[in-house]
Amino acid sequence: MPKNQKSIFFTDAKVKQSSLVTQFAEHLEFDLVKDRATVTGHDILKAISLAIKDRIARNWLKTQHAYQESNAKRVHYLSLEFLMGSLLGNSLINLGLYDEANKLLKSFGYDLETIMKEEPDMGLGNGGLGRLAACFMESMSTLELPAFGYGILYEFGIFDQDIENGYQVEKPDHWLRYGNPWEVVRPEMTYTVKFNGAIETFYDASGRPRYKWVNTDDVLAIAHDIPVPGYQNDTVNTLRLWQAKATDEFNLNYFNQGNYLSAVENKNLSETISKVLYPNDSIPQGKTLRLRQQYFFVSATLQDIIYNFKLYNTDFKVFPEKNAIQLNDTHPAIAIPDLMRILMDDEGFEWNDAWDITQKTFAYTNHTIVPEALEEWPESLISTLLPRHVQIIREIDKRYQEEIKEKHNPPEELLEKLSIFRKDLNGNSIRMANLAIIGSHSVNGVAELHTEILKKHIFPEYNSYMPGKFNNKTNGISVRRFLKQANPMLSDLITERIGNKWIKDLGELRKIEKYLKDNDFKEKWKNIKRANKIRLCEYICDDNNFQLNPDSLFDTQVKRFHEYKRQLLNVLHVIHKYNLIKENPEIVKVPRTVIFGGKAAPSYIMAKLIIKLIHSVSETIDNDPDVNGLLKVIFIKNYGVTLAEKIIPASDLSEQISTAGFEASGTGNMKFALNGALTIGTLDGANIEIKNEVGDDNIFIFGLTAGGIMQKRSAGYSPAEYYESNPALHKIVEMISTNFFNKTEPGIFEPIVNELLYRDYYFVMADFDAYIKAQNFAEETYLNTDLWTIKSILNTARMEMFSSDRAIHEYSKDIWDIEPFGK
Ligand code: F58
Repeated sequence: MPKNQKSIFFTDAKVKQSSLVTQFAEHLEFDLVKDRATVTGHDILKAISLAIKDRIARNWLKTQHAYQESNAKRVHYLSLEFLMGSLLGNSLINLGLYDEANKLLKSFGYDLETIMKEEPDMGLGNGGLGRLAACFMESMSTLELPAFGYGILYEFGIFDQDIENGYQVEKPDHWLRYGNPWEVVRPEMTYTVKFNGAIETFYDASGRPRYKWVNTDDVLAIAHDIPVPGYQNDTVNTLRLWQAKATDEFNLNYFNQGNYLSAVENKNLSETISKVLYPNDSIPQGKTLRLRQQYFFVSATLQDIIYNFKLYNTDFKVFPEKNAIQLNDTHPAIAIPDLMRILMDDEGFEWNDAWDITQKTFAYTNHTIVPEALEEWPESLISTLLPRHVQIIREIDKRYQEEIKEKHNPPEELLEKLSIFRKDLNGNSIRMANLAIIGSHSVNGVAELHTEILKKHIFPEYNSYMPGKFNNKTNGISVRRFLKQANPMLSDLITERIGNKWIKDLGELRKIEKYLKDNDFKEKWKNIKRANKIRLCEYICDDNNFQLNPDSLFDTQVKRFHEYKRQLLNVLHVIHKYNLIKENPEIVKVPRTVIFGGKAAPSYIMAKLIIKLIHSVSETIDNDPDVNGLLKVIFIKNYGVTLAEKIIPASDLSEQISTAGFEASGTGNMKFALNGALTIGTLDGANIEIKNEVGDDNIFIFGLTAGGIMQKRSAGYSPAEYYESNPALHKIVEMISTNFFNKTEPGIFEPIVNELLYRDYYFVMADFDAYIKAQNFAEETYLNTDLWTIKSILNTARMEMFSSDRAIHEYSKDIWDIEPFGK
């Protein structure tokens, strides 16, 4: 720009930014074209969101500009899921604008909390894995790391869950119905993604065979950027989500034949790629559209990374010094052969150099140990869709097999196990985890136990052949969202006593331990929990027709429905409690509200049946006057991030009762403990680390260990023995099987009864007795209000290790080798 010319850019000149109120009013009038007569709550939400985005914009530009100019190393977090939740609340907190926005809306006669209810959750994920990605994005900005998130802009996120006659019913989540004020669409950042076609071989000047991918079906990927502001710093990172669009050529053939409708149909086919998030079915394999989604976002992302790299670099050898790529599970693992393809076919590298760059760039996080959940694709499918990638995967496999044969000479079965290809009568499958392990320099689990299981039981040979590659990074959660934002009353109390450093440095929370004898502090702590229960009720009771007793113990299990998470065990305890009340109400000293929430994958019949059972039990209890307020069961439908922010601060007891060895880590467990709930849980996932941090006296641990489960299984487990020998358990199973809870739909719970008696894969029967004892002990402890409050404070105080800041710090130091920007 010529020197004396006036700049139109805020970032260049001292152009004054308008006040929040002006920006808000301008968006209402000029973007939304609304006045007093026509404005709706949703317009207010949109206008305030746009005004806040305006505030973010300058730092966003500056951050991105600084990354470019400095040519600093970046990390790219590739994830098919980002469960971001609502964006307004977190932006207001991180920008320190909550009070200003609150006042502003009040002056116009609106209530910020009520307006925030209008914001649909950005539900582009299923559960823990997607929410982890969102917490990590927030921490990466707060820690000022040059980080980029990449994923898909699904038109429909995780389905909305409705309940009809106690059954889950799925409805589409049209979260973009009113548009998304947070996104910036960048049509100029559009890449072409290729599918199908064929491979042509030719020889270059040096006589080397080279490959060209031709006659492809192409789809466009358009960038939609979401700002991710750090907590009260000037860093704003980008979450770039790709939307699929048909290319202009999509219709040429059909148009030439005068077939307009087929042309448009074809266009629709391309655009279905970013239509819908896959709900996490028990068997996600084999779905062509899912593989298309994976390659679509991987290809666009790698093109984008390389475009940015080339702006400031010429030598590809330094690519890993400038770029780290973290694969969030195996879902983006096709990036490994794709980078090889780009390096060899487009950039002319020889195999060894390309492989060296690739391995140094990628790192893989595993989130599951259930072998059947490890992703596999039929080779035939990949061959059709991505013919060049299959060639490359074959070569990766061949070379790896040669290498281990030479170094270790293992038996043939082992070679087969370590191969990327699994031979099958119906054709080969490609094991994405094997590809990800071989192609990455780091493989991490997400809790200590999980990493140990990966190393010892799932991938022991890889672990011994690749010393140092496997490592642990225990998960963490965003303190800003899950304490500061979700629990404002508790946050204020903490800040009032120890200052606000804990928001960025969770270790500071230990300082509240000095108030364990301070009655005023403890009284306030207790009252806040009660107030949060009332707040929860205000949020959900009207919509659901519930009534809740804030003086009862809130006992909560909210998470996806899966048999291994054992909501069924919780239900058995509820029925047990009900039976006790019927026998002798005097025995039950503490009124309890048992809260369930969570979605079941649409095709997961058993999980859906357990949801139905919860409703049936709940109804029976509600209709029995003998219960007299001592027990209440509620199912909060459509559980998601925003509901979590209301439910967790209101809970006393956190149910983390998975079969030991099955929950990789869990992150809900951390959110509850941070908000002062006590955990009742098994020695599984991060529960073990929570126990180590909070101390054995401040958690209720029960049940078989992971080793105990393995032993029992191999010794031949017989669940019926427990049924025969435990009269209380016998009675409960009998009640379910004789339609006590479902008089109008006899027989519906038979599959549950059969599972419990004849298979019980998840050891519900074996852990029942220990669970009941732990529950009784929890109840006794709760009766001593002071003791419970002390334990609650200690849980919050000792959560340092579960901050996603800590987790991200470890990733950046041990895996990515990147520094906070400017440090
Ligand atoms: C979860 N995985 C783990 N997968 O179950 C949980 O223990 C862990 O805390 C969390 O990851 C974060 O590490 C998970 O959420 C999925 O939702 C997959 C989505 C795609 C299909 C297969 C399941």
